[in-house]
Amino acid sequence: MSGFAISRRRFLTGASVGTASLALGGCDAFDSYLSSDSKVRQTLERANDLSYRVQRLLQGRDALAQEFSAADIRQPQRPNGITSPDDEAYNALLTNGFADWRLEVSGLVQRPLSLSLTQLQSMPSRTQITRHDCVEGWSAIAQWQGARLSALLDVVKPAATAKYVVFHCADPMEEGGQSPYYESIDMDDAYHEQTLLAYALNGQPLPIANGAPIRLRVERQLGYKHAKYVMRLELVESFAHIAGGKGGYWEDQGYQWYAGI
Ligand SMILES: Nc1nc2c(c(=O)[nH]1)N[C@H]1C(S)=C(S)[C@@H](COP(=O)(O)O)O[C@H]1N2
Ligand SMILES: [Mo]
Repeated sequence: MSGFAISRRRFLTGASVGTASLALGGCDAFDSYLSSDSKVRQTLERANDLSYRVQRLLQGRDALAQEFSAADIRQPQRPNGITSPDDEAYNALLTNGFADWRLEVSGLVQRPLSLSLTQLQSMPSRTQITRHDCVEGWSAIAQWQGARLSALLDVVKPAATAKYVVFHCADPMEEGGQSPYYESIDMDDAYHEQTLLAYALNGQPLPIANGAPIRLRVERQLGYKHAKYVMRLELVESFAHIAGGKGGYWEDQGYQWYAGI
């Protein structure tokens, strides 16, 4: 049994990280070979689809990412990507300690919702010690606490047509407030036990550098899927109409949509 687990893990690593390392030089550097008509990109997209299906098939919908003990936390969670959103509305909310911040939940739901941070913090929560893996080649083990996304979904009641949850963030990735960061996950990951809207890191309120007031934890995927500065959730049937249409800011630059570890 454990022998099978090990070889399965090796196989998964080969299937997913192999294509990932080809596509992903790092969070900052990109080349034009990732334009949508390039052969390389088309090949990567086919590999992406394959690794998603293979992982779902072999790993199962509910499989848990590895969890660690407090003794395994050896360094602070390294802030990466945007660490201080250049956005007026965000900075106004920050000045007020996020007292006026609201998480909007809209799209294909029966009961659209607007939640304060206090309300979110009173929802069913989970605390977990997990490892964050960034494609730039670093990892960090940290304790995350947050509301279970599944509990929130039980309140808003997704329509039968909803296939993805889109996370809209506060931080613009281009000058002049353009291209806010965004991400998306499917309903299997959305209802997964370890998928959290996290508001605490290593027992402290989530620092600004790590995504205050809340950031997504989606533990079976790579770092760029873990959207920080989340302002709005949108349930959709397709993300083709959002930004570049690939389901996330880095996906629009050529990263894989399913970033299984
Ligand atoms: N809104 C937003 N979310 C983001 C990013 C970002 O730049 N903006 N960077 C991503 C990347 S590449 C990584 S590795 C992690 C970094 O999270 P950390 O700063 O807590 O280490 O956040 C992800 N989520
Ligand atoms: Mo990353």
